[in-house]
Amino acid sequence: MLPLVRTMSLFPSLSLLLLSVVATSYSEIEPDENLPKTCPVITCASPGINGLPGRDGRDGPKGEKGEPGQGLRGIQGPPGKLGPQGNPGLPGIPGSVGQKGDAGICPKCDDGPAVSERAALRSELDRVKKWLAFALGKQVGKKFFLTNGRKMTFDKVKALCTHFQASMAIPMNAEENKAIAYVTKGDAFLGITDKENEGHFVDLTGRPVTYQNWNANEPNNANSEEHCVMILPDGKWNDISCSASLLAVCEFPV
Ligand SMILES: [Ca+2]
Ligand SMILES: [Ca+2]
Repeated sequence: MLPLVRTMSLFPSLSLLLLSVVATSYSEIEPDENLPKTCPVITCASPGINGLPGRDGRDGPKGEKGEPGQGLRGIQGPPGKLGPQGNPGLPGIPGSVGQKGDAGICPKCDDGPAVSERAALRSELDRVKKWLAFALGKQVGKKFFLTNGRKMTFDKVKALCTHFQASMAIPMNAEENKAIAYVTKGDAFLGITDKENEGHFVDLTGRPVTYQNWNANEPNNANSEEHCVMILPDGKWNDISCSASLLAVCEFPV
């Protein structure tokens, strides 16, 4: 107390000031007569220990969808498997008409490349016929007579001519008969017989021959076995055995 008194003595005005502050503070903390005179245990006792955390509450309602994230986009994954084939689509719109194509090759057409080709073949064929006629044969009208210079029976001559798409020579007039004699220059079979009816000479199709050029005293059907006809070098005819061996001469259509 001495320092305080001394201080108060030294600073009387300051002391008074402190006293007034203490008095005022004391008057302010006096209890209110009207307040209930209760004293909670918690406020009066020492603080207790905190209890254990309570149980988790129930999940709250679902929140609204958030905004797209701003992170980097991932790498694109591998392509998925092919799906099932779809139904066929509707027919498309017809296209425009194309340009006209080139002319085709038609053997039966009257125009186009076949014409010139056929003309060339025909020209070549004509030249070949002329060579043959010059060397071996003779053409009369639409017939071309040829011989191979070999001798054989009637039946073999017939088969030979058929093999070459020809027929045995049958003179229908004096000109053709002369041409045959010119080609053969020897005894040769003609395509005429009387096998079916003795004395009635017909061609290989059975038609009676309208042109005949018999030698004197012929046909005589010697030994009753002469049923074929031969042409002599002078063009005259003689009936002879079909098994004789004579020159083969055929006629080809031109
Ligand atoms: Ca006869
Ligand atoms: Ca005879």
